[in-house]
Amino acid sequence: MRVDIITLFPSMFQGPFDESIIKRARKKGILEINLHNLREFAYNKHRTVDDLPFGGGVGMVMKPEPLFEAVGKIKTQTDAPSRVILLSPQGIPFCQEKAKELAKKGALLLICGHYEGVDERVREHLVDEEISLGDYVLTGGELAAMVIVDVVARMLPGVLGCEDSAKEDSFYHGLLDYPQWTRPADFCGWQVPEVLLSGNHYQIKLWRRKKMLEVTLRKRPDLLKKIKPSQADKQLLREVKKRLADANKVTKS
Ligand code: 9D3
Repeated sequence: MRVDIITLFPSMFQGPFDESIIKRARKKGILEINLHNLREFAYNKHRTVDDLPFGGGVGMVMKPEPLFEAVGKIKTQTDAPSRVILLSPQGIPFCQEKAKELAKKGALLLICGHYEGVDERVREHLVDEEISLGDYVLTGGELAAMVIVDVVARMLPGVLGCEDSAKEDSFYHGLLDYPQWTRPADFCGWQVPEVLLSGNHYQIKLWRRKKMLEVTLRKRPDLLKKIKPSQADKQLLREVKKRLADANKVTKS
């Protein structure tokens, strides 16, 4: 996959894209990231990329010309038509499902906004879709772009060590992960659950599934409402709910 990123601050990306899994994906040639400094596409004397908003008001607005120039230039560099994405607070909130959709594209072109916003004509005539990270205010779209590249990259075939690791993710099941332990089995007197040391793989699988349901029920009941539990899951959920209700009775009395 080819990812082009238009930003006023290309050096912000150096850390996250030069470590760990993303670094390896780039080395393997599975992921190609090209950073473009928006200022290089501002052809006026002072290389201005922003200006005052028409109608007045606080803050600056990103000018359209440098953005159209940058996207135009990048589109000539690649045969694969890039999906042009604007990162902005007005976008659709990013999620695993959206990442899955983006991971199927050959090329992405991410535009990082900065200042108070971008000229509306960019949205209307240059951008295919607008994505937000969530309902909080960032200083710009750069961190959002990094998050999107990170999430999408680990879905690309060959990026994770084991092909299936991405499919095993909690959000693929729609449930949160089960708790995990490693050695030592006894740490400061705190014991690892007996079943995990038993070697009984059927019991371990069942226990983990039950824990996933329990953790999700306790911490993110909204996620449980979205999944379609199997008959086995329904039985496990009944057990979990009964135990939680019983525990509640004990604390109350
Ligand atoms: C919502 C705040 N706006 C009120 C006038 C001004 C504003 C502040 C900061 C507009 C844009 C920004 C910069 N943020 C992004 O570019 C951004 C973002 C975000 O702030 N939250 C969640 N996702 C994203 S993606 C890009």
